Amino acid sequence: MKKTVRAHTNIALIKYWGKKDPKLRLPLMSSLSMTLDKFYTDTSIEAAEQNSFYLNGKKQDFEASKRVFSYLDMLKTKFEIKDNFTISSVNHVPTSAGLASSSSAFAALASAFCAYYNINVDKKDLSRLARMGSGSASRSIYGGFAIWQKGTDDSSFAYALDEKPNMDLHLLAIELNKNKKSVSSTKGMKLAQTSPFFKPWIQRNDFELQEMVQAIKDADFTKLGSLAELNASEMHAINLSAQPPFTYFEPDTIKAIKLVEDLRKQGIECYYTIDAGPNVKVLCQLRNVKDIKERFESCFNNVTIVDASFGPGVSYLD
Ligand code: 2P0
Repeated sequence: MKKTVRAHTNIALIKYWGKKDPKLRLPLMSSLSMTLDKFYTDTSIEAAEQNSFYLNGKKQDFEASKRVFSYLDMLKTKFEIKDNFTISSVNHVPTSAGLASSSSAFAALASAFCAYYNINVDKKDLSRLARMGSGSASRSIYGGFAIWQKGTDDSSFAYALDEKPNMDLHLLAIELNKNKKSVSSTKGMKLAQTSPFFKPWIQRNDFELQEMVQAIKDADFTKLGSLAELNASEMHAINLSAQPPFTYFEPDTIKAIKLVEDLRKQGIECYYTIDAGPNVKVLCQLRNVKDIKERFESCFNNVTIVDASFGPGVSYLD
């Protein structure tokens, strides 16, 4: 008897970039995200003699499995379970899309574990458990727009702002660079705290979150896009001004930013957001998807672009 759960990835429009407690993954700020339809992880769990972890059908070595099993150890202790497991995850996150999959991975794993043992948890509890695997996973429990409230202690969890938004919003995931990121999110978030702009970043969080909530309530694409772009720029400015400084940007990242700015000047409204890597996501509305894709394809060689929109929360497959 195994259990399989599907969880979708999410992209933060107001970003989580700073930990108050790295072990519990408590954030220093609240964040807000959009769950994506095109990218998800299916994870199965089954009790077994020994622990093993399969990713996309391939058995992973100790090094590649240890984050999964140390997370399961935490859940086992919490729920007084002694089993070992076979975990099998399939990422439907095209490696070509340049998107991280830890948000969908840990949302699926936490949900599969609780389903397997019939642990009576509501979505808030699930979000809290997913958070301990990867911060952004707390938001992937929900579809549409989700908010992860920073909370004051281990009560930090995400909730749904609007699971079925009636808003014309597309995210074009533009793959510019396939290289693995050089600075992990954990390390990046720690270094970021040495920037003189870190304090203002935290201080602005409440205001930016409220503004984003209002933009969503008003279905105001211009406000949502410009604020998402500003928030992402702030996060990357902090990295550039950390001691020592670092950046996820590559030359093509800057080229893509310039292209988004040019498109806007030409009346094609779009905005960028960038996470802990060099790839760029473009926020736009349906009527401009085709033109934006064509412009990126003509400016970059062999670029892969995935057109995504709102995805659902976790679902139980068997
Ligand atoms: C976010 N990122 O809000 C931010 C924006 C990247 C940039 O959450 O260390 O894998 O597992 O808690 O969630 C990526 O970091 O970090 C991330 P951990 P996570 O989506």
